[in-house]
Amino acid sequence: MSNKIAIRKKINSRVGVATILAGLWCGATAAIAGPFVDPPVFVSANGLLDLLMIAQPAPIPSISFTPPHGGAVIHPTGWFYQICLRSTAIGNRCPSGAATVAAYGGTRLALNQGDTLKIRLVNKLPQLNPTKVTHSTGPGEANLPLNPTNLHTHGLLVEARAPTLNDPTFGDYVFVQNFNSANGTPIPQTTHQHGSIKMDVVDYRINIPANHPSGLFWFHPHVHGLALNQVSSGMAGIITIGRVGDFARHDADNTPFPESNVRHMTLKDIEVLAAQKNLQFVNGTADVVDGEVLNQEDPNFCTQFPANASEIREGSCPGADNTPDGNNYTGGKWYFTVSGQQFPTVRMTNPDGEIWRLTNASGSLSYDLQLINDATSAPMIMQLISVDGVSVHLPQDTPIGTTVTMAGGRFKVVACPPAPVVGASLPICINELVMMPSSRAELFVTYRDAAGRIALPPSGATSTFKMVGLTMGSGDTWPAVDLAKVEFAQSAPRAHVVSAINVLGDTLAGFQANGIFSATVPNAKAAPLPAGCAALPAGHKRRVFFGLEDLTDGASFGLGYEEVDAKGNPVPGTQLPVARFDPSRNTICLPLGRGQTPAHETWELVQLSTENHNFHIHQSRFRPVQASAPANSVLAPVVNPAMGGGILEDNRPLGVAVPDATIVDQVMNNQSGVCSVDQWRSGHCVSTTFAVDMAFTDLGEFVYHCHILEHEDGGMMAKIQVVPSPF
Ligand SMILES: [Cu+2]
Repeated sequence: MSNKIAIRKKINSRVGVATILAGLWCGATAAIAGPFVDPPVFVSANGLLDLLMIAQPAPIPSISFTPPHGGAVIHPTGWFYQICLRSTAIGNRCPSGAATVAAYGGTRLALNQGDTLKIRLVNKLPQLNPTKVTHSTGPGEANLPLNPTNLHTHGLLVEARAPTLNDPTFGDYVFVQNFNSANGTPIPQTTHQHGSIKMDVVDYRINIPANHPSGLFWFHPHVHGLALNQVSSGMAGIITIGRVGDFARHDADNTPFPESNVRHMTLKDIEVLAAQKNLQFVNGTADVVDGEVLNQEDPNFCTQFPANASEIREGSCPGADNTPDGNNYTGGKWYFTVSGQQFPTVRMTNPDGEIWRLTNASGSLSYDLQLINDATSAPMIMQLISVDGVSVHLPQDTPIGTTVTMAGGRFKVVACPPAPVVGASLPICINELVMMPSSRAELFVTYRDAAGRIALPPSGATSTFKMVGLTMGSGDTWPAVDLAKVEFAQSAPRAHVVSAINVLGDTLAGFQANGIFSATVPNAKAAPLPAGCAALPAGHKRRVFFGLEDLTDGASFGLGYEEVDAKGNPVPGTQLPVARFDPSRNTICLPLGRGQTPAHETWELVQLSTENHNFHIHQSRFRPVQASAPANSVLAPVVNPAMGGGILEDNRPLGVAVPDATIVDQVMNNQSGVCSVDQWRSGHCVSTTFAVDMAFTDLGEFVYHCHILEHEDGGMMAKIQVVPSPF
């Protein structure tokens, strides 16, 4: 029995690119099916993007739910951001008309290196029915039914700055809760304070460093205990820094890949209920009405695969009857959208193909994605350009085995025909990718023949972009659903691409002298270390455990910690048991390096659970290293020294723990599918330790956590602080 199942039992269990105008938003309203339309975008001008963002309930125009027992079609009410430029706002309201956008699919904020992003966030979210707050609240979380929110800029290497007397704005700081005063007054909590209380309005000011990588990032709320409810209701959008052409070049003539052939495809899902009596939640049972959103999603809402060959799943799957172990969702529908659109058609006309920028902006859902050639039913090859917002870097002599190792379960790497152009980077070709929550991937997509070579498509060539269904170890299963149709209508011969896109990898550039992982950290001035804060001794590593606080409580998601010396032994006095998130305690505090340079550390991530988790950390980047690599080397050896920068990630899937025969019954029957640290240490529970080289480039207090938001809300999160170096 997995911890997931335990929780379930409690529940009862032109290239459609919008025209871009500086300082304005532009784009069409999301369509139902029809041609894919790129999301609306706000673009910085003169180094600034200054927005009013209102978190609010609104009907989702692109989702039309037909009640099973009759009645008018319903546009379910999601929660998503209404956005306008501050210069057009009327106080804390956005004007009606074209200057305001409210896109369920996720608005794009387009910024450049050196820009300032200012956001005034206003909370107009509705109060929650305490019965339907399916996260069982912990200490200090009594205010959650008032539905506070905040904002995190996921993946940006920016300061996690708290306000000061002289500067009342927040950086990318998650320890603040913004309450809607219309929902009542929050009661200050004496335990587990989850951050300062703000009423109605919070102002953010986020400075993008001049040496920040160009790439794809996103924003979403980060209130512990409500992250899943808010993200799965639609609260997320994307951020781009720079342009795709900054790192992606045509290999024939090294010209930048044009923005006009780039698509921003943000993946979201939402579960819509049909009326029923006594739906069961953790905190009780309640009636639901037709069209109501289940904002703490249930992975068992649909069957994993279609019930029969005639069931077509284009952008949705039908609610299923799970009465024996869960709820009966018959008549409901689970929608899977691409930038807010259900099963759009992507019509590819550019002879040199397109770049797709994918973001998993779902709450807990992991996508296993393929592009299936409709004529052959075979998965088509795509070129991986960038991962989690940083473009990949591989020299041409990198062996395929290394790219497979590096891909680490996120990408299925395949040979990339034909040989790359001399002098270009080694292309990484894939035919399948797994995107766990928060993951981003940028892909070069064009028609290819059966041998995987770029070719002119035959007339009428199409493919289907689909999630093929995924099982997370002993945890959730996610359904198979078709996401989009692709029409290859490339009639002219290609002009700029010989065999691949040449990728100028920021993973390598970032570590060079002026790169963000090497250069002096702005705004950091030498200061004495706070009590209890020290640099990790040379040769030591940090180790993080993913498990449960209480092995008999499958909902008590937590993280453990220890420091490990050069011989691999835990350092006495550093060990913290696996425990649920406690915002009053820093698990880790470290200073920047000498001269206020980025700190580099080696961490080991140890999975104790038989279900998959993923590791995400704010304000940092990491890359895989061999578990045996010397700790704390400024450039720790990568999987293969010949592979250059390789890839840098901000989230990474962990494998699963395997209990041996002597403890398997205990783990699976009594321990919610999770081993104890002692069982792991004694060798009775085996999991592959994942070692990463971490780079810390920013000051402040922030968090690391599993990005399956059900697990994050449950407590699989810990706090870390980075302070200036004393010298
Ligand atoms: Cu998890």
